[in-house]
Amino acid sequence: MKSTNELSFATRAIHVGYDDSEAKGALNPPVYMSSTFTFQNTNEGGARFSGKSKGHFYSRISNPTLEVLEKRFAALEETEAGLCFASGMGAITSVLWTFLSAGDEIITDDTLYGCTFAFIHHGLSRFGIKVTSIDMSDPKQLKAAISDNTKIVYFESPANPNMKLVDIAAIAKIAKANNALTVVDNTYCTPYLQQPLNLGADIVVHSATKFLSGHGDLIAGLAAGREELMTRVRLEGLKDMTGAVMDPLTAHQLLRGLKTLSIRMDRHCSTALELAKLLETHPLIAKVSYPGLTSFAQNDLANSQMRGGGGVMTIELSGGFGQATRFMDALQMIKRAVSLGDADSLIQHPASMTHSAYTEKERAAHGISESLLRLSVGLEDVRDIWNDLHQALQIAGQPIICAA
Ligand code: 3LM
Repeated sequence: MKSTNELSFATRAIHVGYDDSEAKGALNPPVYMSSTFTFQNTNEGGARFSGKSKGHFYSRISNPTLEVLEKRFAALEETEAGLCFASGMGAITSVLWTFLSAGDEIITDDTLYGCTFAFIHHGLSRFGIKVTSIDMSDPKQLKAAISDNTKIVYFESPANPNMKLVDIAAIAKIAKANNALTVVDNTYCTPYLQQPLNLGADIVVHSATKFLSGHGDLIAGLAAGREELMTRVRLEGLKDMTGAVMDPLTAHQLLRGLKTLSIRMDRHCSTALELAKLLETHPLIAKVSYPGLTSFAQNDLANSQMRGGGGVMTIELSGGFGQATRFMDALQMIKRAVSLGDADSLIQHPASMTHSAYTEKERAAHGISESLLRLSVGLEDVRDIWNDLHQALQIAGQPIICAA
């Protein structure tokens, strides 16, 4: 077989990191359900603990099934090393605890997934870490804010929930010039649509609960970056500070999910684009935010750093929150649920659900409208999704008759 970097993305997602001759020819890697690993003698144990010899010794630090996933995921992000976590929040907290100390500063974009926002703004700030939030879609704001104390520059692109994009290369360049690490949450895109490390970022973090696994049946996180950085996260943030280790069965399910990632992402993108175009011409829709639309304010940036628009969009109805609720409640096939990136289409109301960790004031200050709905486009037939959206819009558009 060709070496990893000569293989295409879809092939890497199926083959990298596993040699079946080491597992009696099993097509899929064995699931090593073992918390601990034995040593031949005392010396060997000591050498593993000190890092002098390679090998597994305890599954909070490493495990052979997770190792396959880590190698495969690093190959997809085109970097040296990957790392598994129990959840996306496990990945984010482990990375940030590793590189931040009291007195340091983290600069974040002003729009973040609700629990990430809560962890950084309400959590890290309790431990003497300065938190500064700016509109990172304007790199000049980072230039003005960054200082010698800034250790991490953190953002999502597209941002959850308002779909704002950040110019990854421009931001990473400014951070690098100031010796700060750029950490990008790449959950919405997956490495199939966007590779932040190739644009200059240092670490990517993911909620693997979403597109990477793709079926809404597990909670998991992944990170990737240079070996030296990932080793620090493994031995500090993961081993000692969060303990947020992935279960080997989850790694097995994720390896299965990754095998179909490229074809699933192509389908998410084509269906979402078709629906976004139909929705934006509907009289009841005030705004659709989807990076693949030419009407999207940052469509040029989307075309330059993303390979497709992704599977998530936001919708605002002309009749405001009341009408949005009637629309959401009238849906028959599309499920009302948080999370995204599943085979099933999902819809939710960020202000009262995923972003309820923000106070109302914070939502207003951070660009999260109260009437926004987020649609995660699934893998159903596009006609069936449209029919459901269309019938629900018809119901939402009917005049409300008040009983006297
Ligand atoms: C959600 N998001 O519905 P886990 N980063 C991003 C995310 O969207 C998420 C995480 C990290 C949602 C979850 S809300 C209760 C449900 C961009 C999760 C965190 O720890 O694997 O859930 O990832 O937007």
